[in-house]
Amino acid sequence: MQLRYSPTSPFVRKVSVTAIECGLADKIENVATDPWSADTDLRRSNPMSKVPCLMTDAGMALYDSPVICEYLDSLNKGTKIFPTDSDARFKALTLAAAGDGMTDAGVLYLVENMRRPEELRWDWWSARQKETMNKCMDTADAAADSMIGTDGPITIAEITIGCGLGWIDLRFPDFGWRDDRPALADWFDNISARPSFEQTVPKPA
Ligand SMILES: N[C@@H](CCC(=O)N[C@@H](CS)C(=O)NCC(=O)O)C(=O)O
Repeated sequence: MQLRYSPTSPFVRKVSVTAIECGLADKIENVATDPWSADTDLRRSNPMSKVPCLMTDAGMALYDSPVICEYLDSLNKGTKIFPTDSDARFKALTLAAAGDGMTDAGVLYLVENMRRPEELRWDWWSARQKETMNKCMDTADAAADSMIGTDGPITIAEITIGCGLGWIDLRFPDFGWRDDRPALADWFDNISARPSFEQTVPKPA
């Protein structure tokens, strides 16, 4: 399999953590890809021109990150990342959606404030994305005591929230998300010590 990736993408990190947790990391060749480059051929595989994009051994192109993670889990012979019990599954999927929502809002905030020309920036839009980030963090904080940390059967919920928070630390070091969320901060310390997280720490570009 080939994974089209960029080094700091939180969505790519989700896939890399999932691959490690599923025992599949050595089956994946990482192919560096700049999704923003005018020259990239990424759109031929992913019409949204986003990373991650996984090319399977059968030549199928898979996106977005939730689909890729679920595909890897379908090959996983160990404990499932996507729980099979219905209640546990939909709880994990919904928490993962809050994690993706937090990170998506962070990406929109970053694009608005770092890529858009200063005179065109829209404060209302920025404030809305920041509110979404904060509300999703509150949701994760409320669930923190029930989430798996350093040890135990991790799910797509912990992977998504952990990778999102790690990226927010990288891109917005002054965000201050820990200030009113000690449970989430403790949980993040725990998950960060998990080998799959330690092996995929994002490095500044
Ligand atoms: N929903 C997508 C989000 C992926 C995403 O936003 N990737 C960013 C990099 S972090 C990207 O490729 N952006 C390029 C673009 O938006 O054109 C997923 O979960 O895979």
